[in-house]
Amino acid sequence: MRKTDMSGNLSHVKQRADRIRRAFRHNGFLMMRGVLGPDRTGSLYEECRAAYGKERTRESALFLCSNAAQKLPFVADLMEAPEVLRVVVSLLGPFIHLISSELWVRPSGAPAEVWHRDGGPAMLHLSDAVSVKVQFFLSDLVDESSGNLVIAPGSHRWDIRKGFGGHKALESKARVLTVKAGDAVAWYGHTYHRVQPNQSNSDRVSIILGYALLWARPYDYDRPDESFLRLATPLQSLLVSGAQSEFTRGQYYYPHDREKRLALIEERVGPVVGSLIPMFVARTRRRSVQVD
Ligand SMILES: O=C(O)CCC(=O)C(=O)O
Repeated sequence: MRKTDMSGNLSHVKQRADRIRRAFRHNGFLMMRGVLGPDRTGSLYEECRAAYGKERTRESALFLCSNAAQKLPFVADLMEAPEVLRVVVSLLGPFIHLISSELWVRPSGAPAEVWHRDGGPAMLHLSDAVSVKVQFFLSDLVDESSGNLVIAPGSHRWDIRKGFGGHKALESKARVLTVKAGDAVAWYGHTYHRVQPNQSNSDRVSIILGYALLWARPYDYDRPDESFLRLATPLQSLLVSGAQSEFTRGQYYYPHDREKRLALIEERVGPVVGSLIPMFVARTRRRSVQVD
């Protein structure tokens, strides 16, 4: 048996990991409080503001920088941060890649966004995890009209071929997420969601990282940028290199570099134990993850 550095009772930890996974699969999202410490949250906020300041064109326009990990070094750093990977590896396992990365600024006065599922028709009939988004909030959204994310828990399981009651059914389920800077929410892109208008006086800033099983194609890019790869760390490079230059049959299902992938992931998050990955729970402060 492999040795792990987990403390405490293994079966207790496994039970808690299972409970979190079950809750995530049931609700389609998972709140994580205080995932990023105040220093990191503050510096990410400043970096985002600087990127926004350079790019924005209209005072009240939404700002979306897509494929942000390959453009902005601080987003590239975040994609391999243990706080992020621990969650993603717990939900998807270690053979993953980054399929999207978005920096969103919804300035004061930004309009609402309507209910939708991400990914278009390709994602309509999914009911289990192929991909997961992790959204980091870098500004406080403590009242409910500050550009908050709104989720319809369980709606990722709806069989839309049977109909689901449309807007009314979604509104009856709506959960407006109030968060503090440094909180994160992991969610399936196919859980119905919308965004509140931002009627506060401050800009709402967040970063969303989308991960998927290695065999699911990226959303933001086809091949990684050469200029990004030149500066990327080994793990960053593997996380955006699902598409390799010489295709060989089955390569996304039986990655030839799987030992290296596993080693780099384990270096970040600790031992990956079979299909159960309890280290996420072992190393996360109790109560920081809400499962109810
Ligand atoms: O929370 C946001 O700013 C955008 C969320 C959203 O609608 C999406 O990622 O599809």
